[in-house]
This record gives sequence, structure tokens and C-alpha cells, in this order.
Amino acid sequence: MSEQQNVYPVREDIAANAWADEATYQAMYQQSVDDPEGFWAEQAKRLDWIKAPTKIKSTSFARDNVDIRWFEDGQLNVAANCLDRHLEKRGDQTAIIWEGDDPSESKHISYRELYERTNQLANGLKELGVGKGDTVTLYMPMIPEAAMAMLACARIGAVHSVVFGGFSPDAVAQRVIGADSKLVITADESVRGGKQVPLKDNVDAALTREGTNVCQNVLVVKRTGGEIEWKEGRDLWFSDLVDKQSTECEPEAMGAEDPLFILYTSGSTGAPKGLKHTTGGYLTFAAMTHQYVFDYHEGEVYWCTADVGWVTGHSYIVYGPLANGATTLMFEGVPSYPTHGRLGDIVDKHNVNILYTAPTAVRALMAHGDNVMDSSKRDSLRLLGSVGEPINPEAWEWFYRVIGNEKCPIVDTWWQTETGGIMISPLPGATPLKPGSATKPFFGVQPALVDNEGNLLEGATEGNLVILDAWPGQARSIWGDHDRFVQTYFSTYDNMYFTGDGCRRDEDGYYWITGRVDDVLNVSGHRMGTAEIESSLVAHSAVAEAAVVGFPHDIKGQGIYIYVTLNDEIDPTDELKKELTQWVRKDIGPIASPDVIQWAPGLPKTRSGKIMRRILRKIAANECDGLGDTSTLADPSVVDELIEHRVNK
Ligand code: 6R9
Repeated sequence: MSEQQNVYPVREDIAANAWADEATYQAMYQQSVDDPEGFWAEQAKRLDWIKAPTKIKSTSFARDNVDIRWFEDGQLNVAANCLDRHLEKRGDQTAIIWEGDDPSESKHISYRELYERTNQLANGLKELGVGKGDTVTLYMPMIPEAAMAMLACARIGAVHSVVFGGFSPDAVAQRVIGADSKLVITADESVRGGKQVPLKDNVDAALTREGTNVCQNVLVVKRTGGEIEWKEGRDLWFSDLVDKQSTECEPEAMGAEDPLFILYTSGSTGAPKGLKHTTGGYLTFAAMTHQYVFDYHEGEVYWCTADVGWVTGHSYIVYGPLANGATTLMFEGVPSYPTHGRLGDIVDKHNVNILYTAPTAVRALMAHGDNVMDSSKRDSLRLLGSVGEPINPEAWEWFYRVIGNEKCPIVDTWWQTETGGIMISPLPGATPLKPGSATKPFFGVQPALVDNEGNLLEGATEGNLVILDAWPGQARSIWGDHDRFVQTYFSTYDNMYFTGDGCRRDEDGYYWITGRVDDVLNVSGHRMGTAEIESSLVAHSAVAEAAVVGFPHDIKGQGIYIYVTLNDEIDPTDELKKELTQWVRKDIGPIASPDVIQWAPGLPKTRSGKIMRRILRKIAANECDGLGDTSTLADPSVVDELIEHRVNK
């Protein structure tokens, strides 16, 4: 192992009781790649099947035939796996601990209550004419009804598409249209950090957009009682529909390859794409990773701070934990409200054992100093997790020392919306930790590094991260556009899934993700395509051209740096910068807020007219000395002009 950096050996107290120690990990990993059929046939038994699968793996990554099927002749119901099968043993155990934005509000929902309420909602959905194969868009706060809505869809075979509550009406409209949703489930308002977000108003605005008339009903949870508009015939109160329903609802028998959900995510080109996840393989993988990576044991309280609008919320707030009969904590608010000690306060209040959060949250707390957590002890914590972006070793060490009291291993989990579940991560009882490294592949995952021509690279090296063979949790397609799926993930390199990430492998075979190698930004762990922000900007009448790049940001990981060329006769004023900022926020959502806007009389382009982003990234990062070869530029002088007027942030 390299000398310069700290290595944290596996803790004996953790290994003694862990699902996998080092030898078990090695043996199971080897079996998972030598005999995937046998390995996953065994793992599928962790689920209750209506009809057990006999065909285990039928997968091809060949670009002319990308076809991924797992357990394809099996039948099951995901909601029944997350609810019904737990009733006998743990009907009275808490399934969801809900912690409100306001620290005085919280509640415990038992498995039985969750089962009954989900069934009532499922029956309500049926009454609205929603059935197997229909899509439902969810635009909801972090409240238990969000989990109930996901599970109710799963129960009747409807496909949910959760849209993050921070997205704009246009983003909601785009996704309602893309998924052809006949129903939207939302709330009057959400509450975060003491502020209301007008979810229902946003849905109303979304549904005025052309093409959204596929949507027939809007189901509204009363969260705040805030004032909203009401469209008779279309809008319904959640409780009016649900309270009167039976608490029993027969779960629909679903094929293992029937869709469970669509989740939109940003890519390097075009509009966000709706990844399609299916039932049997996804749930097997979500449940197994949740058990092993978080070393989850019966009775523990597990908390993932993500939002259900992201894949992390799907797999590790709802499906993985509930499939395992865990107690999962759902937090409505933000870590900084009412004080910066809130995360620790919640840990103490609910005796949280496992805390899974994002590097950006850790860095934001770290900025307030070591005393930021003084209001809590956090003695209940046993394990910490990180996800969403690379965690810098400094933030890792702070997380370990200040939040975890130097006794909790940290699992740095690398994965993607596309992968459905965790792909590269330590296992707490098996893997010595190196701060900043996601370490080793999970069972059945075969990562590799390739150069730009797709040649496999061996040993300690750096390259593009690919995965060589299929795993059960992976997305099967892009909703309605399989060609785009093939094009995006299986065409860059032959017979490999391309992740879009760059990565280094060290002499111990540890993987270190270095960040995206495509035009995707990662701002506070949120994925965003530069193309999406650019197309929003050029739709503004003052803008002739725009180029968006990421730059290193202390807290967010990456910030958004925008170069804008204005139309002739338009004055480059500060007011206009504010207007453009608002424009993007309104168009995409607050998460796409520009950090820097620089007026660019010209952009560096090749003679064929391609914007040289490499140069724009360097200028944004203030690395103007190492611009490399600019001789292919049509007009090299624009670079000097941009450097001269670079905006410091
Ligand atoms: C789960 C999730 C995926 C992208 C991924 C990568 C980055 C996620 C990471 C990480 C380094 C980690 N990423 N986890 N980079 N270390 N532990 O975040 O999904 O929103 O689709 O983002 O996030 O760049 O490609 P998603």
C-alpha cells in the first residue's frame, strides 16, 4: 500500500459480527464472477417469488443486440416483498421513522401501517383507472406518502416516475410527457429549511404546457394546508380518495422484467433520459447491496439522507431497506436547519446506527468547524456511508473524526442511476479503507479501465471506467428509446458498459473515481448536463451563444461556470446576469443556478466550429498557464480576452 496516505484496517469489532469478512468477500466475489448463474440463482432466493425463476441470466452488451434480462421467467411483486412478507415477524416494528423539517415533528410507521396505507392507496389508484403498465409521476416532499405512492404503484404493476421536488414546472411537464403519465401525485407544498415550496402550483403550471393533457388526475397530499388552486374534476385530495378504501389489495403478479420505475437523469447530450428499471433483478440487487454494504442487522436504525427524487432514495431509502425489513429514516428537511447540528441531533433523537450521506453535506458542515456537532453525541452510530461524488480525503477524515467519533468505518459507494445499486464500495467487515477511494467491486461487478480506444489497461493505472458484464440491478433501457440507450452506454467501447467516469486503480487494486469524463456536471452530488443548461440559456432572447463548464468548488464539488455571448446591441449588465440566473432556475430548477456568468464576446472554437471546452474548463478553474495546444483555434485571440475578463469566484 502506498505510504503517504492513511489506511484504516478493518475494525475487529465490526468484522466479528459482519455479514462478510475478508475471506468471505474474496470467496463470494470469485464465485460471483466464475459462476454468475449459480451465484445469482442463490441470491434471488432472498426474495419471495410468486413463481421462482429458472432462467437466471440472459444478457448481451453487443452493440447490435443490447439485451439485458435477469430471472426472466420468474414472477413476483415488489411491494409484497417490501411489506407483506414482513407482517408476521415484524408487523409492529417500525418501517419508516419520519423526521419533519420542524424538529418537533416526527412519527413512526410500523410495517403493518405501511402495508395497510399502501394497499388503500393502491385501491385508490385502481379507482382512478390506473392499472398494470400505466405510468404515474410523483412530485412529492420527503414524506411517508412518497414511499407509499411508490409501493402502491409497484403493488398494482403501475410504473412510477419520481421527479425531484426541486425541479421546475417545465421539467415536470417534460417528464409527464416523456412517460405518458395519466396521474401526478403531489402535495400542496413541501417544507424545507422552514420555507415552503409550492409543489401543487408547479404541477398546475406544468400541466398548462402543450402535450401534458395525457394527465387526467392530480392527487394532492395535504402537507401544509397552504393555499392552492383547485381544478374540479382533475384534482383530488389524497385522504378523500384513500381513507375510504379497503386495507387489503391483492398484489399483481409481475414478470421479473416488467418495469418497476422510470427515473430521469442527465447525460452529456440532449434532454434528460428516463432510465427503465425492472423488478426482479433490481430488487435482488438493491436488497443484497443494502445488507452487505451497510452490514445491516436486524433491529438497526438506518438513515439515508438522499431525496426520493434521486436513485439513492429509490434504492436505499425505500426498496433495499424495506425489502430487508429494516427501519429506514426519512428526513423532510435540510442539514442546516434550524441549526448546523441538525444531522447529529437526529442521530441522537432516533438512535441512528447507520448514516449514509453525501460529500457535499459533509463539506458544508466542515466549513463550520469541529464544534458544529457539539449539540449531539452520536454514540449510536456504527457505520457511515458516502455517495454522489468523489469524497476528498480531507472531508473523509473529518467525517470519520467529527461525525463518527473515530469509531465508524466509512463506506464510499460508487454507483449511478443507471446501475440501480452500489457497484464499488468497501464492505465494513472485509475491506481496509483508504480515504477517497471507493475501494473494491461488489459481488458480480467486473470493473475495468480502458484507454480512449477501448484497450483494456492492466495493473496500477488510470483510464475510463467500464463494466465488463451485466449485473441484476442495471437499467434495461431508456424509456421509449432503446437506440439512445445503446448509443449512450454501449457504443463507445465494444461489449462494455461505459460509465462516463474516469478512474484510477492503485497497486492494491483499489478504485479511485476521478469524476466525469463527459459533459456531465456533478454539483452537490446532482447530475446535470451542460447541454441542458446551454439550451435553456440560448432560449433567452438576449443570448446568442452559451457554453457551460464545471469548476472546482469547495462545498459543491463542482460549480457551474457559464460563458455567454450576447446578441448584438444587448448591454452586458449585472441586471442581465441576474435575469439569466433566474431564467435558468425557473427553466430547470434551483439546482442549476449558475455560480459564475462571464460575458464572452467570442468562444474558443475549432475551424470546424466546435467549442473547445477543454480551454473553457481551464480558464474557469484558473489554470490559465496550462492551456495546451490552441493552434487549432479559428481565432486564438478570444482566449486572451476570456482570460483577461475571467470572473473570480
Ligand atoms: C448514486 C448516484 C452518478 C455519478 C457517477 C459519478 C458520481 C456517485 C460516487 C461518485 C465518486 C462516489 N458518483 N457516487 N463519484 N465516488 N462514491 O449518485 O447516481 O446521480 O446517477 O450520479 O455520480 O460521477 O457517474 P447519479
